[in-house]
Amino acid sequence: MKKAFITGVTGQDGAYLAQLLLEKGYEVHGGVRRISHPELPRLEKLGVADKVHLHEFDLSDPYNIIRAVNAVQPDEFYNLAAQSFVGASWDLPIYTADVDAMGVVRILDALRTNSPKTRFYQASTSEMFGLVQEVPQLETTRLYPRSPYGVAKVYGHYITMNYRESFGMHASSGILFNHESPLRGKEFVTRKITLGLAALAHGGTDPIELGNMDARRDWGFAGDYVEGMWRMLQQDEADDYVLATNTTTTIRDFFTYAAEAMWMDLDWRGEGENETAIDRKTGKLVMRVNPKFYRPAEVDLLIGDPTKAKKKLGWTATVDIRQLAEMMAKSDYDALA
Ligand code: NDP
Ligand code: GDR
Repeated sequence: MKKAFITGVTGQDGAYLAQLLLEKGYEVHGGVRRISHPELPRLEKLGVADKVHLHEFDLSDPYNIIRAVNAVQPDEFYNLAAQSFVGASWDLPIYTADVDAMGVVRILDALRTNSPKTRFYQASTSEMFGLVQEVPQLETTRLYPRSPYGVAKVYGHYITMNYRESFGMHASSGILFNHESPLRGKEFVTRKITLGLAALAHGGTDPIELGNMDARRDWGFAGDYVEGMWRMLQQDEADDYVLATNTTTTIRDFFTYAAEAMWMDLDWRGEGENETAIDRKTGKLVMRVNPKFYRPAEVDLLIGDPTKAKKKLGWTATVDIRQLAEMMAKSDYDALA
């Protein structure tokens, strides 16, 4: 039986990956940081909470990483843990760098000295592309991160490549474009929208306040993307791969698709800071822009080219943006019914 260790197992991707690896017959270990109210809502929702072996684990502490590596000696190690909210990274730049950049080399070095045959996956991100240099973006696109989060992830990306080249480790990075699901964190824009719309559809009156409505993202379904992570570690050679859908959508269009899934008919008015959306059926104000959600620097356009992953891993995204918006809207609507 193969053993896998997943950091960030309590997060969105960690939960889907744990479920996938358990289905494939792995013994699954997960790193959990100490919190005052230990709860595992995502793992519980997928019905796998009692099947994952949990280990105390914090990316900021090298010694607990070494202990976890020594205790498990995993065949595969997936580093999904991170301070993953781009918006918060301007408020927590040092912490974000410590966890998202230094945390990666802490793991790589613990593996190199204690379990060198372990295959390693690093959660790299389309945020590394940042300012648009090339459309669509692929593995060779120049990196130009636009947030402390993006900058920290660039370090994680290159140190993974460096340990592969320096020590011959089987270390791969998945450059994943945005991927969402009903388990998405509530502060990310897609989930903020579907949660807010669900409350409005059930009689609520609070409009959803958002920032930049013109940003474009390449959004896929998280369940597809964890399959891609696993496929990367099954290759004979470690490498880096973009996972994306190759379509891009504005925040406004995602909002419209999710609203339509809740039987709303939107009337968009104004622009910039004055933009609003009203549901023609009820006359309710459902969205207004609040500049407090603008970011100090924005990533305007992300669209990924997953040709390499398709060719080498046989991987493609299976859920399109309308299906994704509908899936998330339905889940949040039903949860309030
Ligand atoms: P989540 O925010 O849902 O999960 C993050 C996980 O990291 C949680 O389990 C969290 O634990 C854990 N964590 C945070 N800080 C620490 C720390 N100091 N030590 C140990 N664990 C910590 O993220 P996602 O599942 O969405 O993303 C997974 C990874 O993929 C992240 O690295 C993210 O940056 C990256 N990524 C995500 C994309 C996406 O669209 N979802 C796209 C590209 C990359 P806790 O539950 O205690 O908070
Ligand atoms: P992102 O996701 O920054 O792409 O990072 P997020 O959903 O936070 O933002 C997407 C875009 O929406 C705009 N936006 C808002 N965002 C939030 N969160 N809240 C708002 O009110 C709002 N209004 C507009 C943002 O400005 C942005 O342009 C996600 C994370 O999962 C990262 O960890 C991961 O690396 C990248 O995706 C790929």
